[in-house]
Amino acid sequence: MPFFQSPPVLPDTWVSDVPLQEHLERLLPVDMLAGVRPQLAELGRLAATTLHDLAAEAERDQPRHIPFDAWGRRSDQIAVSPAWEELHTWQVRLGLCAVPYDTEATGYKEHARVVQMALHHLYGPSSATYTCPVAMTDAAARVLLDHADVPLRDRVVARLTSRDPDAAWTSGQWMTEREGGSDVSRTATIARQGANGSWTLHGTKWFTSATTANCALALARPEGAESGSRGLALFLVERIDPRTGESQIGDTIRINRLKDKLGTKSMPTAELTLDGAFATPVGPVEHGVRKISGMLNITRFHNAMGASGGMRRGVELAVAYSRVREATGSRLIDLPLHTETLAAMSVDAEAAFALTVRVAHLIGRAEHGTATDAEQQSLRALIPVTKLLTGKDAVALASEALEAFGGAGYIEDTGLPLLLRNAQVLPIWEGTTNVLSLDLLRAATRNAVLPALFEDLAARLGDADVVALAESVRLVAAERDRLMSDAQGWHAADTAVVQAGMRQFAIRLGRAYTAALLCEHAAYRLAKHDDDRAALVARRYVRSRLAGAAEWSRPDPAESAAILMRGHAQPQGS
Ligand code: MFK
Repeated sequence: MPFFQSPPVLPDTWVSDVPLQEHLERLLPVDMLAGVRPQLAELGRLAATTLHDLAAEAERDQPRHIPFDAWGRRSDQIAVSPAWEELHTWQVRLGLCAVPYDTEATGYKEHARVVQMALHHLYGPSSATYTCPVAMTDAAARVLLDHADVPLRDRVVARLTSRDPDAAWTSGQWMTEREGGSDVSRTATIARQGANGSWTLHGTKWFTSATTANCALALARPEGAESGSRGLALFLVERIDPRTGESQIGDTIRINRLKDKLGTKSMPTAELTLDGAFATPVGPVEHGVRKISGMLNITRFHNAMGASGGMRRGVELAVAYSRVREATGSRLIDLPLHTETLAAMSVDAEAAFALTVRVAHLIGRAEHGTATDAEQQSLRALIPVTKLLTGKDAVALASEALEAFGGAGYIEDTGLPLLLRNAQVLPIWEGTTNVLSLDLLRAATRNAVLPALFEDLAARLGDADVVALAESVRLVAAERDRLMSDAQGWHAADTAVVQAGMRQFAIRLGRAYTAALLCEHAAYRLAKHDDDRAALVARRYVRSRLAGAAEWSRPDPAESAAILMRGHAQPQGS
């Protein structure tokens, strides 16, 4: 009888995800969680079955550019997988872009972003990165609500936030150009105003993701406007010209080619030529970068949700495999060093969730007018920190997840290499680690947001004042003091030295803040449920991830096994 390895069976991702359930129980009112739980339970089951299969199909059946029709006419169609279209239908039905906005109807109000994150966490890893158009659609709705004139806003936002698959639109974001990816000040696309007052765009966009979207927000420089980023304005470009009902694709919007990417291959990303595309200004024709920054802040939050959900999926699969794969006479999960590795991954995944759901909580409050000034300042700093930290950790964890499968993790038809390829976009898309580190510096120096964040961190630790966490709290507080002292030294330091140190500072800040959140959650679980699982996680994170805490680290196989077993529930009957 030949021997065959058993593949991992992805469990019901809601039932298995104990940290998700616990954090929601702390963050959402009891009635609200009771109302949304059936949807999450259904989604957890679907994510391991129907959606999982659709995603695999969409990854196999990749988009194709069809530049000309059979008769030689330019058509610039992009053929996408039917599975990709079904994944769109699912996200619309789930309300991934509606939940943040129809909050009076649902009653979610300031909690809407936490609910959105729970849905995203379950849907995202089984969506073949449909979460990318979701991110831009949500962010476009936010920008139009904040800046567009009423007619444009009313016409388009209702589409972007629709729960009806037949009516819903998606949006792209056309910002990046050849001249400068991160440096948008060099944007060369020109906006020209005709005699009748309407605007057309002329130029080339170098990265346009989800190119089949119904509309996109685009940066362009009105003719005669000053150079640099101050001269840019923001426009909405629609696939179908709203004046004529004719498609602009293949006419005033030409697709030069699809990008051949490392990952996110089921989603079309294209280079475009805009040759007189009709566009509508988003509010007055000025402050384009300031307006699109509002989009970036939402897409960066989505990026972090994608990282967090992807990390959990990587651990889920590695744990599932460790339960069925035997080596040297034991199941992998019973081998101390393997358990240690999986526990570390599980802790990092929960850390990413805790940090990102905190951002979700604060965005929800900011959008509903309940955030204090201090919370808004904290949020301004947390968005770049969260995006950069979770992006980096997601790549590291995906690599570790593949390794947990040995050679199988390196073989395409296991579906595992996708985890790493799709994770690698996270530290790049919507601002690299260095761009975001400098965004934190911008927010710290221009908007003085760090004192509020340090206060916020201290408040999280204040809520964790229990004996079981005393050593962790002391270490986090000491790291906070070091970070504050570093930041206070910036005004006297050479600018180049400050900038060169920003990545390390941002990562340390993110780790310290995350540790404080995990301690806060752990204290809640101890007090409310007499449950120390989260305390094990918080202590492990502090030991493994905080500067100066390394010497405090020693292997503890029993603790690692507990972190793993109690963080990954097995569905009954399995
Ligand atoms: C998922 C699949 C993806 C497939 C593959 C894709 C591969 C990647 C393709 C890409 O290209 S992704 C896009 C990558 N590019 C970026 O993410 C942009 C990075 N650059 C930045 O983030 C810059 O910081 C930014 C363009 C936002 C601003 O830089 P500038 O041009 O130097 O402007 P400036 O003067 O610092 O800021 C202009 C205004 O915006 C200021 O406000 P005021 O007008 O009131 O003074 C800033 O305060 C405001 N601002 C900037 N960043 C902000 C912000 N406001 C709020 N939040 C922010 N983060």
